[in-house]
Amino acid sequence: NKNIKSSAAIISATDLKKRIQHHLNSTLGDRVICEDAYKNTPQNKQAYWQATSLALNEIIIDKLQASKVQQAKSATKSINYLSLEYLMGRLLSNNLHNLNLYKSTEKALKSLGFDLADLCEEGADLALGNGGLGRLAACFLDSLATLDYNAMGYGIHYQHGLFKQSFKDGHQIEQPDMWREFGSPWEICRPEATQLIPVYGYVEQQAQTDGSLTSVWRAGKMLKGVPWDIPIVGYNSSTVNALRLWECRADSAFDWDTLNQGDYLQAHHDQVNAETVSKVLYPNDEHDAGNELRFIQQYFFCACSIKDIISRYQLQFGPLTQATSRNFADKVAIQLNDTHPTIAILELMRVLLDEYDFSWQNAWQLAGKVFSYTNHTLLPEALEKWSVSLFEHVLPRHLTILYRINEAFLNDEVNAMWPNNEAMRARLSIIEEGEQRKVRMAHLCVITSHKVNGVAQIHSDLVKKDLFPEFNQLWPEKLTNVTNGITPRRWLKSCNPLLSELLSKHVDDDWAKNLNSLSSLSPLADNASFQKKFMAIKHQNKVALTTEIKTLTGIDVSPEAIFDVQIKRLHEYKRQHLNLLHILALYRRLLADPDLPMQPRVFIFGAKAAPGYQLAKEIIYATNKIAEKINNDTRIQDKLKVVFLPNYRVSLAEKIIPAADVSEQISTAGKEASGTGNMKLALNGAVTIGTLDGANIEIAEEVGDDNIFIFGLTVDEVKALDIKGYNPYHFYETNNEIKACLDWLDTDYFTPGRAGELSSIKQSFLEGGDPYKVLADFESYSDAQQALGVAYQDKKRWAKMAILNTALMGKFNSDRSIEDYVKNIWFLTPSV
Ligand code: 26W
Repeated sequence: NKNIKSSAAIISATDLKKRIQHHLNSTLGDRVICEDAYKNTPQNKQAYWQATSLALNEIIIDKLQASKVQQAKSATKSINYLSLEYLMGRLLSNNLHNLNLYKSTEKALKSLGFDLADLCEEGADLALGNGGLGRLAACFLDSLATLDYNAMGYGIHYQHGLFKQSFKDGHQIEQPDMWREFGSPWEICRPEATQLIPVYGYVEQQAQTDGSLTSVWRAGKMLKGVPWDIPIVGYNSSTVNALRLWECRADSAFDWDTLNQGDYLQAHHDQVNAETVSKVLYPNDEHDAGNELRFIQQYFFCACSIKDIISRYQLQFGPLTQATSRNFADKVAIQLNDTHPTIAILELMRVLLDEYDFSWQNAWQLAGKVFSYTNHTLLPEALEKWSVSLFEHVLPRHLTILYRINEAFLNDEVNAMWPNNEAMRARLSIIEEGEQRKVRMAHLCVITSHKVNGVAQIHSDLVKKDLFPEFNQLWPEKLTNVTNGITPRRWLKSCNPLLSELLSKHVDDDWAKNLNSLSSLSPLADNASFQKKFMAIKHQNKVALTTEIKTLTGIDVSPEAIFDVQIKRLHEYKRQHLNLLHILALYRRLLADPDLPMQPRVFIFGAKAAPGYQLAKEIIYATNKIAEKINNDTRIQDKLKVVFLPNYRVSLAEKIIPAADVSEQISTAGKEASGTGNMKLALNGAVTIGTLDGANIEIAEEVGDDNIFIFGLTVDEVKALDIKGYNPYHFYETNNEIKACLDWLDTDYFTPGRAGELSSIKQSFLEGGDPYKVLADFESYSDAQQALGVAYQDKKRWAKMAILNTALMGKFNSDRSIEDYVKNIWFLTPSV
């Protein structure tokens, strides 16, 4: 096993150079103009990036094969992670770091006249996700391979990932993401593992020889799932796993068949075109899209994945039968990343019943052992419900299975705990009754799974107390917590090379694997010379970001200012508009007193709004307009700058995070399940200003109250306020600053000649009822910002805080999250 591990390490710069040149000359068909003068043209850089990636992927594929052999030999249980989203970002730099080939590749490329860091910028982001949930899946894959677990990620091979964002006169414009217009060097197509997926049609009752009836599904259409594998390289480990993404194509043979049956029109009525199924990632987060194509996406990828899981199992362990079903559960775990892949439960049941002749009891028992589910949100609008009629239309057989699961659950479990209690039956049923009957996907997940977890302690507590109290009563052991984490490989080692080098000089252990070892830096937090080095690196990273800001927006900012960062999807509950309101207040104070003593500040935003989320888009517009005014107002002497960086994505986060002084984590308490950006920023030495929400609470526990700025209502206070009745007008009428800032939005001060363009934000606070309690938290936020500004001016104090934030993030290593899942939910052993 040691051999596999070191095989990558022995590849020299000379060897790498040969491999890169080979791909340039043969694979890429001699695409490069070889004269020195032409070396750094965009075309050449693309070609060299591609050749380098291809050369590396060749090495990776060797390891992938070796891992497969090792995993088969050790016969270890596998985890199959089902997720509609994977926000992988770029792969070159990370793969090089994880293989310990960064330095030698740098050398190889230097001898060819190229800078590796520069070439890494050539890669497109794999943006197959919206935000936190998709990025979490990517971090988990990194950790699983690093810890030598046998894991497969399953998802959709979207032709277009999350839209590209640009601004036109301050408005968000969406353009299609073309991440693989000319292919991707990391992908391996696996036509041999293609799956056929039936959809639509009707269920027929067929009499058996013994007189019983069986349900037979006559499908109306066949989809074809073609898998593309992306290798996932562990850090300093021997394991390379795969992320298997399904592309949907038409099964032309089948369509020809239905055509000949003469009911062509009927069969095609209302049916989606196969290629559209994997065409585009739905850009909504925390909002249920509710349409047929999204539903078919979910089903398509679940069905492909379940079939693939079973066929991989059978290849290794022999036929799956009722007699061997216990072995299946010993060898296979399936994790549902939110409810998006819920249909996998019904599909496994269907396959076991209809294709493997399982009894109901056996199939149901097996499903319970295999599945577990992660909840990522409490927001009611994000809890998925699909209409029964859609189910009936698209998946008639699955619906009958769902009904039977529900019946057994209500009659056995619910009735035992709450006998003859109709109200309780209605509350817990998988079916929500009403004008439109709906399937509550989360209920199916909770009822089936052996474990259900939230993603931070407070969130998991609320899942038990508020979201699923009855389920928690029924099965007190089922609901549990696994606090999220982030991979220190991407979010420190690769994105912040200067800090990484400093840390490695002062920490004995390999901190990129054992992040807890950074706590040995704590005594240095007071050390003047270490403080100087640490802050010099922060400054250098800020200088680099300054250049990036200039390139992307044309705005000049000074690295001497506080870099205050809020980067995340745009959502009211995340309260970018609280940040904005405070910016308006600062601006107003500066106009009233231009000599106001204050450390200059740059407020940096990065956020995409879901294209259909009107208010979110208006917050972006308002921020851009307010930024324009403030950045060009000479009266305030550059004390305040506002920057909205376009097209926020993983690769941009990697540039912003190392340069951040302040991390804005200001969601309404109880709304942000965990947050993971909070962990990334703190790990890179940013100090958090935040509410007692999600993982902020655990971050505060780790770094201590002196090294974080906590403000605002607590979860209990928010609840109490809701019970008492929240009146935002109270704050508008009693706080002059709030009133002045909100009224400002009604004028044409920020949008000359077009008064009222920013009024919708004010309206959401007043007539709209301020659902996320922005006005209630404003004063406390403003005070915390004030205290933070004072703290920054004490250089030693700030340096100490920043260092301790980096030193004390060990808990948030995604390796720790994975070990939690392994011990409490998946029960895996490493295959090496
Ligand atoms: C149905 C549409 C839809 C799509 C995506 C609903 C909900 C989602 C996700 C749950 C949104 C998401 O990314 N949630 C975030 O998950 C992170 C990882 O656990 C958490 O850190 C964030 O707090 C949570 O908002």
